[in-house]
Amino acid sequence: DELPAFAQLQEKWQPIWRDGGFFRTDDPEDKRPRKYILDMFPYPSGDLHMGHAEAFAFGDITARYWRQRGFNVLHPIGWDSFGLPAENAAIKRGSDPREWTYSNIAQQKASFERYGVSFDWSRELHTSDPEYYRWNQWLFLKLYEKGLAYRKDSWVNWDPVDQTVLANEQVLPDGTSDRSGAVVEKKKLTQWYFRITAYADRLLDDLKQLEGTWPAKVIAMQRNWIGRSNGARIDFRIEGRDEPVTVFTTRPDTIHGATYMVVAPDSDLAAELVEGQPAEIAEPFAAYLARVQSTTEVERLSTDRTKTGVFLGRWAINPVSGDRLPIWAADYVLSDYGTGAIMAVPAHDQRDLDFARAFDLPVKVVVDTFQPVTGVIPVIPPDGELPDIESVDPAVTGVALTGEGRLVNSGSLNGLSKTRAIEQAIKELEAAGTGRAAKSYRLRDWLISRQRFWGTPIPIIHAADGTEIPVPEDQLPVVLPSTEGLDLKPKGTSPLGAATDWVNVPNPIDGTPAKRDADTMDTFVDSSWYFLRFLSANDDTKAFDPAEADKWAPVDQYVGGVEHAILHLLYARFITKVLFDLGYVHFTEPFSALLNQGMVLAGGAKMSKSRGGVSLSDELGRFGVDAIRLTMAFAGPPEDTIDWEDVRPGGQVKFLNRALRLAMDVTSAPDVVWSSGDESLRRHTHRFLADLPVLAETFKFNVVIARIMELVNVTRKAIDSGPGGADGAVREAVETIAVALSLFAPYTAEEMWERLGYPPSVALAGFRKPDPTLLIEESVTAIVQVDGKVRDRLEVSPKITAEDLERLATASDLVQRSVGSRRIARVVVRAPKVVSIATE
Ligand code: ANZ
Repeated sequence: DELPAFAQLQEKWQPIWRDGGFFRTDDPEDKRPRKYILDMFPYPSGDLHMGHAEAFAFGDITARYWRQRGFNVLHPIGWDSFGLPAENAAIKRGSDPREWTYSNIAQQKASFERYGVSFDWSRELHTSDPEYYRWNQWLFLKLYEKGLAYRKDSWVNWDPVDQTVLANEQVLPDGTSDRSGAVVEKKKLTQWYFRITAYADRLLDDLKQLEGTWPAKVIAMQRNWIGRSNGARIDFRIEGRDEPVTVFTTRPDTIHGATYMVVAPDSDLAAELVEGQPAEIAEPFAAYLARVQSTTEVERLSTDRTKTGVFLGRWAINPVSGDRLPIWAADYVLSDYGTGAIMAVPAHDQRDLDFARAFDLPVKVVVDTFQPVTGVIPVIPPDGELPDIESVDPAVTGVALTGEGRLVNSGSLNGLSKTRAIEQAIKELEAAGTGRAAKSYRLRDWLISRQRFWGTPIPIIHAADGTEIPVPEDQLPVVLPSTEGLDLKPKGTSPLGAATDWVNVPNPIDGTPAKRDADTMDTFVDSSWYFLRFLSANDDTKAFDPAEADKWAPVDQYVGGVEHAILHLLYARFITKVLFDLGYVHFTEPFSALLNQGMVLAGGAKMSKSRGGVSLSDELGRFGVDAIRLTMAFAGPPEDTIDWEDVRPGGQVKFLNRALRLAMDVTSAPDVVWSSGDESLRRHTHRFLADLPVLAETFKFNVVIARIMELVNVTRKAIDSGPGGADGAVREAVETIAVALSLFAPYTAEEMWERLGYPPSVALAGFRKPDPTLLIEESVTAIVQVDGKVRDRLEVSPKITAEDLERLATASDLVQRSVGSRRIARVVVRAPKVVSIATE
């Protein structure tokens, strides 16, 4: 009997799977427990690449695993299909963004089918369909009703190339746009925002729910992004002004050391303080403001930049010491953090010190950081002598004293530790009514309007008098017009504004002439709730059915790239909390567990369109889908980076043929009595079944594969030189191999299943329960050494082959960790007892 080629298998099974509906999850009578396994949906930027192949392999393995465990698994797919690349491609070719988008979707869809991903295609969605985006508009209206969507005039990040605003999250640390690469500018515009800051505390505090099931790194990144600081707001009286100015500080303990005040030059407050000042003040200020406006936020916050600023000719009174403080405008103070104004304490803050030294302002030490504080190690200089605080005067050394210490020169605070002094200062300020404990956040409201065509129209109508009128819900969707006659080229205002027939509408209340809002929504709005739309993808009466959400959500396992660690996940978490508050869902976190797959590199370099790399379709053509999927999963733990140079898909092709050959050599009928078969083989099979859940549920897919390989070898021996192909235990082992292999190599597994005499699909066969009486095996402990040190102990069969033992040893987590990035020079195996690995 000839072995079929992988291309033949792919052609044979694809249509059968497509028509079989094996992965649909729409039976309301289904009583199995549920799992919701979701991959981050793709952007249709071209055909699938190696990165997709990896991420979607892990998602699919997980979905297939739970199905084999007897769960009703929802594993849907859709496309995040609005956004700039489609629009830019359309501009370049003079076509409609729809053409580019939907032809790319068709191509990716065909590739997913070929790749054997077990999606429930009946729930496919595209965010650029009116059937989808009408619910973005519905969501917008819900937020608007709650005061969580609002418009304001403000300084925004402006991408001068794409001619559109950017969210803070889209500005890279070097101040350039993550889309076009251009240096981001600041521009004052009226824009729509979602009030995510109202949820800052919950977004931060609920991260606790995710500890252990989300990567620690992602949790840390979310925490930093929200950036909560605890401190105080303190009111400073201003000479010649009725209202005080409030500053935010994390160090109210240092209030006696405040020697001047700074306001952000681009704040309304600065403009007001300068008003009426003589020309020698007003003119330098105006010139300075103009300069500041072309400086990025990152530059402004940089500590090693020469400090700049101008005196505003105004004075503030320190509410505690009564000192008279000059008020300056300087760009190191940002207008949209805290209150946009600070008390400057140069002795204890480096940026203030740099500024004070540049402009000759006084420096007053109020915390002696060389005095021991109980429980805290003071900064002791190398010679071991505590210096006299006078000798380390920051004004002279240029180094601010930022550490722990005891308060000096601070009236009632003298002698207290920093921590105690902060509490005491707040208490006194509260008593005097001039200050209060306060928190400040790095997180800003989410700017959602974009001046581009290919997005969801904002469902607001502007009346002639400027009133905002929400489009009535029964008039949704507000559908994008045709691009016929529209110039999509970026020009700073939305192209929709020029679609006269579309933009001019009667006021829904009184029929007078009015205009639609011409901006479109940030596409992160689309992806902030799509996991709920999958639950009711074909319902045209509501965004999603809360009853379905109760059944399926939150997502049990979310799989995707770490590049979404902040933006997408934060927005989805925020919208989930809003929907919780509105009563639509009964959970507060959308994704119970998160897996970030590593990258696929080509020879150590990141693959990209411009630099090339390995093409997925070439690899699939050479080795077939099953071998590529298996290679991805066998390369190491999913979080690790895979270097395509280091893997051998050819070896997997051979392994798959060995597995398939087993099914061809089974000569017993499906109704053979297994328990009568060879007991030693049965022990192998059942040990595998018993170990599988822990391995698969901790994503040790590489170990699972190593174990399948081992079982294949043992079974081969049983056929060739043991009880033979007619034995019940051989059938049992081969069936187990087929079901386990279906997670990784669905085509080969399906073919095996057919040859074993069953109808499709092996994906629904289910794992057999391990028989406990077969588990009390005489196993031996194999020791794995790396460079002479014992790194792991493995329970293995006394009959394990050297090859299998080596594979298990090198797949062990502990061993991989101790080998690290070094190369393995030599492996000596003495089965079943010792594996000894030497590195270079
Ligand atoms: C006095 C002081 C004394 C400060 C001292 C620090 C050390 P985080 O941790 O980032 O919240 N600040 C407040 N608002 C600011 C703004 N809009 N732009 C730039 N800086 C601002 O830092 C809070 C500290 O950063 C605040 O505490 C304030 O300086 C400054 F020994 O006040 B501090």
